[in-house]
Amino acid sequence: SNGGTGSRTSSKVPAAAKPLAEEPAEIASNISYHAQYSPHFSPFKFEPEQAFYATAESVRDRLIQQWNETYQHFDKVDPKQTYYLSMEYLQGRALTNAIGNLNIQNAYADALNKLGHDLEEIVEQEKDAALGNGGLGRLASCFLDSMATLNLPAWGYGLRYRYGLFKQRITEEGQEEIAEDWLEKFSPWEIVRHDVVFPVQFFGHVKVNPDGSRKWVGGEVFQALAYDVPIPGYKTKNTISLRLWEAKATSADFNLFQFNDGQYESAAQLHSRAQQICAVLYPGDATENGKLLRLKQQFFLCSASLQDIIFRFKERKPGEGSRKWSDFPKKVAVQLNDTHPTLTIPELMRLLLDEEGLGWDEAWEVTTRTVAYTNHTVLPEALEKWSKSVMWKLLPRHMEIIEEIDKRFIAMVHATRSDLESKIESMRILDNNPQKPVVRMANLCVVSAHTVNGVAQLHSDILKSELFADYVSIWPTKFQNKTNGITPRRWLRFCSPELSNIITKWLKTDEWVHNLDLLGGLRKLADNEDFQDEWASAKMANKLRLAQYIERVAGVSIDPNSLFDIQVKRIHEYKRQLLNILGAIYRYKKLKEMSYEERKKTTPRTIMIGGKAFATYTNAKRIVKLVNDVGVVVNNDPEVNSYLKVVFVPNYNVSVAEMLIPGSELSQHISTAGMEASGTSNMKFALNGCLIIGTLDGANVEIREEVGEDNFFLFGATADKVPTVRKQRENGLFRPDNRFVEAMQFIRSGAFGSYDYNPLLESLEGNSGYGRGDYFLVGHDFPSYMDAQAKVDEAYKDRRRWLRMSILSTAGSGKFSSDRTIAQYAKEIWNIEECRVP
Ligand code: HBZ
Repeated sequence: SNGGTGSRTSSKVPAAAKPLAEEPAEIASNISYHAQYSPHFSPFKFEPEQAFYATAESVRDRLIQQWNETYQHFDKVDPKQTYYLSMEYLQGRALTNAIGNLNIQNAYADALNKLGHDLEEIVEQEKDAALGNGGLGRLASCFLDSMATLNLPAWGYGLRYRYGLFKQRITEEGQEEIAEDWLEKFSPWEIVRHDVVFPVQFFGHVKVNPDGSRKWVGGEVFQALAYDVPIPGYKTKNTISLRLWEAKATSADFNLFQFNDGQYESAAQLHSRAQQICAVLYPGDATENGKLLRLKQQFFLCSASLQDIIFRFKERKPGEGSRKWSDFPKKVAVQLNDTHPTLTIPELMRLLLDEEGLGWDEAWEVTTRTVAYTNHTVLPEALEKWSKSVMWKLLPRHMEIIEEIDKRFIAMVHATRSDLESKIESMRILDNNPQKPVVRMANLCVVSAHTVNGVAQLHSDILKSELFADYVSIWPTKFQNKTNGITPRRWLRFCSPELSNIITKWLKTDEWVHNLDLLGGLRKLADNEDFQDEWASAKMANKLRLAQYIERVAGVSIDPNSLFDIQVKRIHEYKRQLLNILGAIYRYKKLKEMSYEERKKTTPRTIMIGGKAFATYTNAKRIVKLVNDVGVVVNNDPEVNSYLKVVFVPNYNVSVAEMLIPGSELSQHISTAGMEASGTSNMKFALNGCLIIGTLDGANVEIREEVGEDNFFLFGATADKVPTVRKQRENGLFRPDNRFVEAMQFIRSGAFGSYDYNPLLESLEGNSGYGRGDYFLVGHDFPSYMDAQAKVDEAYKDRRRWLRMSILSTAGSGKFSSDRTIAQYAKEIWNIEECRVP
């Protein structure tokens, strides 16, 4: 077995260990054992940090045991398995989730008490594993939780980045990025697998053999070493693996002669080149070097994972004949998380053609029946295109294969679809534009995958009617929708125990954690005043905890009785944090103009905005700076600061989200319609009884349907109107609302300091042009946004009404469990079934 911790080649599987302790006293002694014998710390110290590592190692023992049983069981049953390939996983912390899913949180809390520690304090010691950027990476992590919980035979594959997503520090200048060293000490959750190693090749050339077969030779070879992170399901033994690859050079790559000659750097050159591969998540790709490194990372993931998958496929029990390649798609489903792992396609073709000796048609059949692709964006600038020259240099054999796929695709369209003749240039995989010849990764995926899906209904419709419209007539059944979801364990059960307990008490079952549709049972309680009061006190407890946090990290004291209004997500112009802050600026200006009596009648608000800007995204960084500058002025203005606070929440990450979301009352999901593929934080907020102000974009559309339109503050142009609105503006037909003009002028007046905000403000002005012309329609949507905000203020004044709306939000969130999403992938794309460990 190469699944569990046992040796890949062992002939004898050791008997299963005895079940681990359930009693707090035994657990405490197990934790002490780890504290004493851990080689990492002095045995005489047992401060919170050591206590965390010892606790995590004690939990890991259980995970390893379950994980071995899981993969032994999979080996025995030999079901079809899913392999989820993703360049990103935003796992966050693991301790609370692990003991929660194992259902041993009380025993561990008691055990730590016996040892003089407090579980709540101990979990805070853990660093977030932030091997992802945002929604796409967090989705992958929610999916792993659901795959384990649904007992699906599945694996996650990714890269073990040395430095994950940068840490954000806010200074006078705005955002500063600092390397986030999640492995500084070590991660207690990963298990290095010295028995799972594959070679991965780069560069070199193609050798043609006398028989015409081709082989990729030469170049540079590194080793991919596996690290396994166990992923426990909720209340099941099934524990699956997130397998992360690290790049290594071997001792043969170390030039002892040079080293002894004093040439230390060149002696270890290959080792340092190997280290570069997994050094950082998303290396900046503005330079040619950066592009090459990112492509290397992608290929490294694809090649190592495929070799591992094929190894497992070929492994046979004694007496069994060899596997037929035509059976591969009956045993293996590969899901590509966006186009980042697209090289899976030519790499699988290469392995089948050149290493396994299959013919083209047979190899193509196997590949296309195995691979499926999920699209997460329609933004043209985010659709990956790789320069052909870089590809030829790094992956010469893969380029040959891609050219052949392209050629055959064109021939097929020629032969069968004369009506699409004029579309071939835009549909084909290669763009041979002499200025900049590229490979279009999304086109390669659409042509090769058996299924292509979007991540919310509106997004999937847009894929079919716009981005991939021409392909739909060739393959009408290839395109599906799989509306995203979130794991209800992390995003309600564990991050808000207060609200969870009330839900369980009133529904008289905690089955909702497994079957989130049961939350619908809260609808009939929405007007029950006793229930409402308990709901309100749980929300208040979460708000108080959040207020303390804000005081600590931002130095701002906020009023727990004010409306907590939150927008947290990556900073991007299409997500329109600018719309939010312009609204806040207008609110501030009006408050200043009011009399004391008038002011007293307003609804006090605390506006919190958080998120990271990509290091080279200048306008996004300006937005961060503006929010901070507005905060300084507003929060220190004694005249109004009991009615309005504006806080920039620094270093937004998974753990911060677990603090913010339970304490939220209103959250903003205000992207320009048609641009946010789905959004997933909108689901987390709604699940936590937070009302949404939002546009009809991404999954907002479905959330509004589920929670009811009365419980959603809607505004803005709809996706179908956006092109017309842009056209009108280009034709000079746009007249901005006075409120918008006033807010813009207020910034220009210097009210928030002397920083030059003109470039940012100019992006919202003019009728067209690069970085001008308000492409994201902030000005157009501003008046309807402000009107929706006025409705929010009104609704909040009626406490019972607001509580009812809040309850109905949670009640309507059942659909957005990632269990539902994953069950649909399993049935409608992967064709796999549950394989539960007895
Ligand atoms: O994927 C997000 C979408 O913006 C969001 O709407 C959706 O809910 C979520 C999950 O489906 N996309 C991303 O997070 N994308 C990236 O992080 C990304 C990373 C590397 C890239 C491009 C995009 O090269």
